[in-house]
Amino acid sequence: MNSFMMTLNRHLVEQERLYPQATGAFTSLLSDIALAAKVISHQVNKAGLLDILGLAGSRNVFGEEQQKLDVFANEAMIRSLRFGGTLCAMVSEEDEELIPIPDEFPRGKYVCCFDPLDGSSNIDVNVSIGTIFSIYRRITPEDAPGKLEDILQPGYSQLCAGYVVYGSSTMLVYTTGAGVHGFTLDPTYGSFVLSHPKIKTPSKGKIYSANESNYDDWEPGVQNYIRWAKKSTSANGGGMNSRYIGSLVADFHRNLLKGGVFLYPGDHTNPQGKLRLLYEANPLAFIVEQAGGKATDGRRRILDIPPDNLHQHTPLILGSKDDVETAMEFIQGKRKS
Ligand code: P6P
Repeated sequence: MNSFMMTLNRHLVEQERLYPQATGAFTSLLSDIALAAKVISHQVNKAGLLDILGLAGSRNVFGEEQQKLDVFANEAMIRSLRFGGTLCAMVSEEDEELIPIPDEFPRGKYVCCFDPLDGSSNIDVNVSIGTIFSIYRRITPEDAPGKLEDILQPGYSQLCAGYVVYGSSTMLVYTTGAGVHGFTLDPTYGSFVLSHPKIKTPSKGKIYSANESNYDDWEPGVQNYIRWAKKSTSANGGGMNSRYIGSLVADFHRNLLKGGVFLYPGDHTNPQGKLRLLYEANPLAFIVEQAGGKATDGRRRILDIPPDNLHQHTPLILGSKDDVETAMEFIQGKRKS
């Protein structure tokens, strides 16, 4: 593949040629997601200049105040994906129920789950935020609207997963199960250009990422792991550095490229943790596994967890394979120091 000016669209078309039976619907769907990402990126980069900051007054399904950019990003995703004739249903972190495709629009054979703007509490302090998406093939008959069964599929059934990080530059990172590829938005042409082909995460890193203010509420195995990780190697510890932005996509992206482990475990108050399975844990787990890493809830592989509701939470420990396996040994009580 000649990598000169390898745009996302060209990359998708060249990937599509590998599948003779491909209809182009999948390429069209990912192009629609890329369009929404450009629209959101433009708005996020102007956030400080518009009165778009501050709360929109409405609340999302978790009772959290919705920032105006949250609402904007959600609308951008829904509007960009609704007309393309590629989906039969959608799920968004911002909508309690499944989002159907209106009868007047053509329906397709895919479903898409997304978090339109994760890390929104960081919007008005100019910290990187992101969009996360996950695509499945529907499993119910194609002549009817999409159903819950089409959405509540285990993560290992994903056809595609990706995220967009709105940071010092806007990057779209995705996998279809044939490696992980990163594209940087060139605002000159408005194109995503291949900048990080075939991303592989280091098998071991020097970074752990966790919100240690929750330490006292964590189970002993997690406490033991964090205590070990920060202890110097001369004291038989992990000698790791703490890096935590508090924006999942930003923390994940840094660790994917540099190596390390991100932990958002459950605690006594929220045993299933804060992060959601369908549109946060599953897509990032697919990506990190494709990059050679690992993703678990501390005991099970994330991609094997059977979903039973749209906004189900899960503890999430993911990143470099060796680091995640070490964390699992502590969490499962196989190791105490
Ligand atoms: P805490 C942002 O609100 C988010 O959903 C993720 O982006 C981030 O990883 C996590 O919550 C941060 O949560 O409890 O550390 O503030």
